[in-house]
Amino acid sequence: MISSDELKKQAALAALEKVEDGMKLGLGSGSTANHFIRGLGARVRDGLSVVGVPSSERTATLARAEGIPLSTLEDLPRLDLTIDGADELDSRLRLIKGGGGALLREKIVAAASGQMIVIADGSKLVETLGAFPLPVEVNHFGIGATTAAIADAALRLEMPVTLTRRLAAHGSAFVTDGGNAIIDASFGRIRDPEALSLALAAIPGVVEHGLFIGLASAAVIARPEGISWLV
Ligand code: ABF
Repeated sequence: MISSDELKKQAALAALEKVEDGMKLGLGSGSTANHFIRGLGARVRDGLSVVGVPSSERTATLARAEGIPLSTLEDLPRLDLTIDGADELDSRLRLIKGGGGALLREKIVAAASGQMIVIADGSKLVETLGAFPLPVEVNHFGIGATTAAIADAALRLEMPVTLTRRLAAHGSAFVTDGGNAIIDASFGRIRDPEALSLALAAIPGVVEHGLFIGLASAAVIARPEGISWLV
């Protein structure tokens, strides 16, 4: 039986075929993106010339170890292609991301890219987003008020929600690369991701949320039966 990690690797390597010499790449975060970065590193060592902008400190560390030349969005404000994983995606290429806590930088990098390819094993493709709790990155200041405002927004949209402040593995509050906190918002089903996205983005203490809408141009999905592309 093929493991989900092997499927993630297959998706990553399929997306790697879309990388061309000279490209400026956004490098995603997470275990699927890590497979892509390792594959990219091998191609760089074979002579491929690319430059990557990492979406997290962890990705930067791995990419450096792989010998991939890195830059920043200060020096390269426009990228050709971002390759990144997702926690969930639907058939319209709407995504939930941020389970790893890197959603803010991931979204900035994806938005700076002409194209974004999502890489995922088949379990990530869902009919309706929302079984995976939506990560909402919030400023520490006024976090109680921001949490209450998220609950109010859900109420207005007639969505039941459970809000949980994310903890790190050792039990203290999780802190993002940007120094913020994460509130995981469990909706169960998100029937109108666009409306929820707008409502969350309008809350002052919300730095970013994990709904990625209109950013992905394609997704490569790996299942035991084979690879398929969603465009
Ligand atoms: C990143 O990694 C995140 O946006 C998402 O939360 C996660 C996906 O995890 P994995 O690739 O490890 O399954 O893409």
